[in-house]
Amino acid sequence: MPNAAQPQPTKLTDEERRLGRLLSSVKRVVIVTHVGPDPDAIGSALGLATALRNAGKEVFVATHGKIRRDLRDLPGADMAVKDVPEKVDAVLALDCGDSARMGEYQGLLKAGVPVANIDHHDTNPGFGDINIVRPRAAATSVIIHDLLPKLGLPISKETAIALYAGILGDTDGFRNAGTNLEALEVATDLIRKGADPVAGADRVFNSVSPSYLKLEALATAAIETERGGKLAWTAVSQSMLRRSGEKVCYVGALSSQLQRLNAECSIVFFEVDAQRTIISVRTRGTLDAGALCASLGGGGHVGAAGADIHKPMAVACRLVLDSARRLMDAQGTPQAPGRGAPPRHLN
Ligand SMILES: [Mn+2]
Repeated sequence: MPNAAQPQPTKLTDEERRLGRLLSSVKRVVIVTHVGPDPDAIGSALGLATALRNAGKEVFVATHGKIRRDLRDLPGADMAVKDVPEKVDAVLALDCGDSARMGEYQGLLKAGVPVANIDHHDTNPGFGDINIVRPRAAATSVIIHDLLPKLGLPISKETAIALYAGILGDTDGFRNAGTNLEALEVATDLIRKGADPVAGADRVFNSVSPSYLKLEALATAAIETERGGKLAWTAVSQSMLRRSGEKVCYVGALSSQLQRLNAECSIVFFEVDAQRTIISVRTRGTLDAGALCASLGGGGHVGAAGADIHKPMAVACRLVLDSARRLMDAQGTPQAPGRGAPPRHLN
């Protein structure tokens, strides 16, 4: 009788087998990250890129321009390109929830070469010729960690460092709803293979600029709350941006700061110009940030969403806060203590 406790040889899915065949047959591949690449986009791409380079492949990582400062020293970053070469044998889209997220590289879908779509967003429509989409994975970097041994590609120290950054980013340092046992087990394995957890945390969380921190201070000083703290928001003006010295406002990063209030709904408004405001909304429980933003012409997920509103900030604030209040009224009191909605992947 077989012993159930014995480890079983890893079984490959059909898609994994097809990816393995594709990668063994190609010489020159391009890995595409999503627009505005975050640690998981860059980490998963460079993790796979370093492993493929070690296997003798010529690899280009399409990153929509310069990799952001804190991730620029990751192993494999030298493979980053803005323009992809004309002739490649395969396209690997990583962490792109849909083909539009490939941004300027969407044309590659029509280049007549096989496209593999590797991702963890539950809304991914499966736009590739090969689709490896695992919504329960905390990060695309987790999926790459699982795939590499199946493809016969060893996880080197440099690969481990890149993948670790991706997991750290998407789980917000093992704190958000995406965090699960698999993410922690994969992180442990990556540390065993050479990723330094302290250096990783410094890279992903402790490398902001003084001007960013000043902007965050101005934004948090302007926080307003109502309903006993269940609704919280802040509005970041152009004058705050100027005073801080920052050039751009990462509303998502400020939104993560507001989440520390544990509000049911938190909103960051940013005045792009006199006629345009962008918002970043985070919610807890079953309150649907995606629905709120969809009603304002934006979109997103249950727990995190955004919208680009072509109205002055004061008008946008009234409009959005009224919608949020209505949504919270319709929701009533959420059933304590559960969090209702299943974990959704926001990045
Ligand atoms: Mn991701």
